[in-house]
Amino acid sequence: MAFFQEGPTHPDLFAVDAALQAELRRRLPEGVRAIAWDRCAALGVATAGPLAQWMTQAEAQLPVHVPYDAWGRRIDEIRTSPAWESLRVFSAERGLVATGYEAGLGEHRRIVQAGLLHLYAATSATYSCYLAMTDAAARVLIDLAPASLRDRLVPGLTSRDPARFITSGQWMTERTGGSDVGGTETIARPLGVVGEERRYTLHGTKWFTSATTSEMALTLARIDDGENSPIAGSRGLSLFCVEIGRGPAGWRGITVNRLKDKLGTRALPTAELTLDGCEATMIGEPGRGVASISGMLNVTRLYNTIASASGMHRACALVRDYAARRTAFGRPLLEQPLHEATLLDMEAEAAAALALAMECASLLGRVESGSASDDERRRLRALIPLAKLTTAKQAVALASEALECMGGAGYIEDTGLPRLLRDAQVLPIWEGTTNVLALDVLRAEAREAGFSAVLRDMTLRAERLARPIDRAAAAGIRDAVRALKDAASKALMAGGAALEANARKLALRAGHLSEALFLADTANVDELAAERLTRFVALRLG
Ligand code: MFK
Repeated sequence: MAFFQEGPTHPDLFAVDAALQAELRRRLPEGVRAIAWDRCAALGVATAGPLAQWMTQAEAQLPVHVPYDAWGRRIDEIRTSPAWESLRVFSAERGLVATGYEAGLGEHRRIVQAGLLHLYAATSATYSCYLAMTDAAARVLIDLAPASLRDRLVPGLTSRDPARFITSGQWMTERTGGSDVGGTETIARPLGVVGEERRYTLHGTKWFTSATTSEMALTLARIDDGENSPIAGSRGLSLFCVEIGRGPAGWRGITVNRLKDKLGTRALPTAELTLDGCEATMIGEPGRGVASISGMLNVTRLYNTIASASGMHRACALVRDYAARRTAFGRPLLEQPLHEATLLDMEAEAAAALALAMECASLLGRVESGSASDDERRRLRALIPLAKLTTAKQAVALASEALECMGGAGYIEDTGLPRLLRDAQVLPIWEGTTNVLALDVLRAEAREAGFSAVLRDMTLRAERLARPIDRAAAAGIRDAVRALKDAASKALMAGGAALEANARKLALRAGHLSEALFLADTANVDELAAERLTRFVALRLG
């Protein structure tokens, strides 16, 4: 009989997620843990069923831009697949955004939410980007918007009812660039004041807009009141909320120039827009746009971190599943020591990334529920960019390794496997590249001693390491913490260009060490986590 290789199947991602199960066990009190467990178990079942199908269907039927109707009217429709709509409905019903605002979960709300997102993100064809923007918009509106605007939009953004659930886009990047937003050219002209709301019209081009079919968006623009010349640079930028009105005449004051042709995340509509008179409401104070949007960046960067860990977990699960099915040189791959060791290293890396993501989620939940100390607040400020930059790099490297573990099949499009790598490649790029975020860590240090707070916490954790943590691993971590503190204090002392040139190396080192230390806390209650820690230390800190 001719030979045909069986491909990997979509596993129940919670059932095979020993790392997430250990994180939930160690981080949540009993009552909340039971809630999280039930919700994650149900979501895990969906990852092996409908979510996997919708992901595949959404990738097979990509969004299209329809600029005109049959009679020549401008309509600017962005048509997405029925599967995309199913992903939206599912995410509302499962409360993927709402859980982050569920008061009953207290300071644990972001941990429960992170657990759900860890399962959902990698099987969502990147619908998780919509959720990131939506959650971040809710955060910014709650913190900074006039009450009437907040009350109009936040209930929809955090709704579990698909009929009421709305999503938000983010329009920050212009032709002048995505990192240096101070070059923003969009102008805001005053329109008037309605109640507490300061209304403007916006005029400019947004080069890369995410989640473009959303009902609202947050964006930056420079006020031009016709009397004073607009202030240049980022200090002249203000933050605006656009409530997107669609009607028979298309989008009011918004033209869709085209959809972006991206390497990955292809089911996710991303568009280039021209704004010419679309109405917007100012959020926060004039000229405080970048500072105002930073609350949004914290949330989206946490989502990015979770998406990285999620992609790593799913890639490992597929590799393990395949390794049991694929026989070569007379034995299943899983029984071959070198292949198994490669996979165990990958799983250790994924567990370490998740441990860091969970620490950030835990801290954000504490900050948002008012239970965080000042020190925890400072630590979170630096940990978010550290986590985003470190895990995104790991996600790309691991996706590449996963494809290699599948041999030639990993390079063939219709296996669905190359998408693991194409989708991962965006993670270090959007929401702040590795270098931009490494510099953000320096900003966190200069503004509020955030990096020092991280280093202090690391030192305390390293001193506490004891059995069941492997003795050599503990010694390796302690040495690495000492070396990092030395390198950091020399670099901070040198300052200027030397400090900047070192920022990336320091940040990646601090990111890996943080992962090891948070995984060590999990290892105290979980044997497998202890084994993974030993491997991770040998891999990254040896
Ligand atoms: C799966 C889910 C993933 C979601 C994906 C979504 C896809 C989205 C596609 C995109 O990628 S959209 C583009 C995303 N763009 C960015 O993330 C911007 C990256 N660039 C930066 O982060 C730069 O560091 C920054 C624009 C912030 C630098 O601008 P400036 O004008 O040089 O900022 P400056 O002067 O240092 O800071 C201005 C204020 O903001 C300061 O406060 P003060 O005015 O009170 O001094 C800063 O302290 C504050 N700030 C800046 N970054 C902050 C922050 N505060 C808290 N946290 C931060 N991270």
